[in-house]
Parts: sequence; C-alpha cells; structure tokens
Amino acid sequence: MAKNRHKELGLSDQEVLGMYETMLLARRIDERMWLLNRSGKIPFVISCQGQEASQVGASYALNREKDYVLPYYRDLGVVLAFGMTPKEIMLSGFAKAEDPNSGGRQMPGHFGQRKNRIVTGSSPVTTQVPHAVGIALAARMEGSDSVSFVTFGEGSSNQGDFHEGANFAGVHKLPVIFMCENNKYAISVPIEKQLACERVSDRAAGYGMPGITIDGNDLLEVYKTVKEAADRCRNGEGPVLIETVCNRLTPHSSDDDDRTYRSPDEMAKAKSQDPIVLFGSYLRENGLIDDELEKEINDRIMAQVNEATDYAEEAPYAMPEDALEHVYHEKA
Ligand SMILES: Cc1ncc(C[n+]2csc(CCOP(=O)(O)OP(=O)(O)O)c2C)c(N)n1
Ligand SMILES: [Mg+2]
Repeated sequence: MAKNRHKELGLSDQEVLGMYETMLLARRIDERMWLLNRSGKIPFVISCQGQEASQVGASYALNREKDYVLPYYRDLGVVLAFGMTPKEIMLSGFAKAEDPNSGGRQMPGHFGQRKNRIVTGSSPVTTQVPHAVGIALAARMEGSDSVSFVTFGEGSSNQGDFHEGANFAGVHKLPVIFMCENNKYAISVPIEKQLACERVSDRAAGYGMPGITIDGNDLLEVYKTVKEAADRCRNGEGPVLIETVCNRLTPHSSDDDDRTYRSPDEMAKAKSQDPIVLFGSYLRENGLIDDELEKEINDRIMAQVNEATDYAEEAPYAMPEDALEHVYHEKA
C-alpha cells in the first residue's frame, strides 16, 4: 500500500488507529464466540471474519450520529462502529434478557438497536433492502440529509427484495447506499453458480445507479468509495451500489463444515488476504504502530472481551412471561 494514503483521504492518524482497533475488536469477539460455541456455552455463531475492512471502512465513511444502518448477520464491524458494545453483543450470543437486539429471542447476528439507528433485521435474507429504501424515502419526505446504508451478501443479491428495492431507489433517486459484501460463497454455493453476470455491481445499470466493485480487503479503498457515495446521496444525486470483494475466513456458520467444499489451498490464499493483517502492515509502514502499541491495543481489547463474556454468562435469562413483550403493539 502506498504511504500516507489515509492523509490524502482526510483521515487523521488517530482515526485510522481507531478503525484498526474496531476491526480487531470485531475479530476478537468473533473468535471468542467460536470458543464459547465449541465448548457448548452458546448455541450459534455467524462470523464477520475476513469482512472487517468492508464493514469498518464503510461505517467510518458514514455519519455515525445521523445515518441509518441496516446490517446483515456478518456485520459485527458495522454495529461496533455504530456504538453497540461488546457486552451487548455477548448478551445476544448467550441469549440473555438484557440483549438489546431482541431480549434474547433471536439468533446472534440479528442486529437491532434503536438508539444507534441500527434497524432490526429478519432471518429471511435481503428483507432489509426494501426497509432501507423506505427509510431513505422517509428521510427525503422529512427533508433530512441522512443516508440509509444497507448491506447483504452476493447470494442475497439474487433475491427479489434486492431488485425491487434497487429499482425503487433508482427511480426516485433516494439516498441509499447498497453495499454487497461479496465473499464468493452463499453457504456452500460458489459465486459462479450464483450469478449469470460477472459482477454484482453490473446490476446497477438496470436500476439507473452507479455500480462499483472494489477490493473489500482494503480498508481505505472501502472508506473512500463509501464516502463518495454518501456525499452523492446527500447532494440528492441518488443511490449507489458498491460491491466489496472479500473472503469468508470461517465456515458459513457454526453449523457448517466448509472442508467439504473448499480446498486447503483456497483457504490459504484467503488467509493471505486477511484485511486486518494488511492494514496492520500499512500502519507499521507508516510508523503509526509498533510492537508496544500493538500489545497495548490487544490487551485493551481482550480485557473488554473477557469482561463482556463474564457479564453475559452471569446475566439472567428472560422471564417466560415476557415472551410476548415487543411482539404486539402495547397500549400506553
Ligand atoms: C430467503 C432466505 N433463503 C435462504 C436462507 C438461508 N440462508 C441463510 S444465509 C444464506 C446464504 C447467503 O449467502 P450470501 O448472501 O452470499 O451471504 P454470506 O452468508 O455469504 O455472507 C442462506 C441461503 C435465508 N435465511 N433466507
Ligand atoms: Mg456470500
């Protein structure tokens, strides 16, 4: 990576160190979740590993005080950047009452937190896309300049919801950023069996918006592209489709064994493109991090992960009589 690229993008040293720490926090929480799952303490994990640069690069390019995000299940990096805490994520992993995402009702990865404008999603993939478009329409009607940011996998870009949402946003020039995190698999189905066109971004042309494919392992490239898209949205120029090509460094979920469909060579290549390692090298080359600071950051993160794990493990489950809370409208 070229030297001082972050400065050319208007990012300070502090900001890029913050982005690095957020990526690493996401990774370490995710790794802890796998250990907890394999030791029988939590029921399920669906990972962000390999997609952190796409998630954190994009989030830092948005207005994290004002914009709405509609993440999909891998977006741990997005929700951390938007203010969800490690403790809150662990509460969801352990399905405890205090989990802000669903009070322990939903599987982990079904993010939602009103105060941070993280919009609750559903298990059927891509249902968040029309919701994001609706939120962008609401912003337009209210005269707000907030942007609606929605993510999904490349397999999910085949769902009707994506096409309906993209078309409506294109016709009405709504402020939506569609970001496809293309990790080249939909569970065990490889990309060549998913798409009839070469790139997910090719589809943008059909909906009258720019479509851009970028290296999703390159944090600064993602930041730059999403920043330009957000500026375009705020100027009233309409939506953008961004495809970040990245790798899924884990099986699809804790219930999958990817050794049946991915070779060791393929995995070794994916691991050599680890976005956290790549950005760590950039920080070192630019003299922003050394062994001592790296250790300090790691220690700080592990203290948070340990504290969050202990807290969530000890926290109470929801009471059975609370099961219908927040399901139906309750009269005040
Ligand atoms: C409508 C619908 N069909 C199928 C599923 C089961 N399912 C969950 S994740 C997934 C794969 C999605 O792949 P992709 O969109 O590429 O996202 P990735 O998991 O690779 O990040 C499938 C088929 C679902 N949740 N919803
Ligand atoms: Mg995929």
